[in-house]
Amino acid sequence: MAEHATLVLIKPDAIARGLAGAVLSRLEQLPLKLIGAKVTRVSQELAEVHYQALRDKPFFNELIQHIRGELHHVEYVLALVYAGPDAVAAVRQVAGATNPEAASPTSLRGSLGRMTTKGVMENILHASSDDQEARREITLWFRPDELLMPLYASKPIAGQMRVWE
Ligand code: DAT
Ligand code: MG
Repeated sequence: MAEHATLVLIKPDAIARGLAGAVLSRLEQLPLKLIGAKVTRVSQELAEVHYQALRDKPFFNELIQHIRGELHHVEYVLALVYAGPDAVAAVRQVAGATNPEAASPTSLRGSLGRMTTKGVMENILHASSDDQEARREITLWFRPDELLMPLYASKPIAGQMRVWE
């Protein structure tokens, strides 16, 4: 597909600290289009598939608990899809390095994120790492009809409903 897109998740640590608006404001300044957005609970299955590449890491279970909101008593994340030129790289730059302590102080993670005393990486947001991951993640979190733009091939199932091919 010609259009580049990326998935952003505003994580439970950001929701708990009232930082969702700050994240959205910053992302709004990028020359990208918001083409999908929802508030959603994160099931165990969704969390595990989303982070499947990290399943062998020692912090995997904590990571799953974090994205599910169990560490912050938050029931949801905000899931967003941004489309436009170099969407993945543009959002990763604004997000900053994974570890908030190492992230540029001008980035979202560097300015708003933190490492807790328990060692939990509260890094505010998820941002897809490359185009292939973006496609995998967007089609995992969103149905075709939930996006304003037909990013990837889909097929009709019943009535107006479509599924990814
Ligand atoms: P990113 O979110 O920058 O793409 P990643 O994909 O390597 O980073 O890891 C996914 C998440 O896992 C990350 O946002 C926070 C957590 N994480 C990564 N490395 C970690 C570590 N060494 N200790 C604890 N949590 C970690
Ligand atoms: Mg990643």
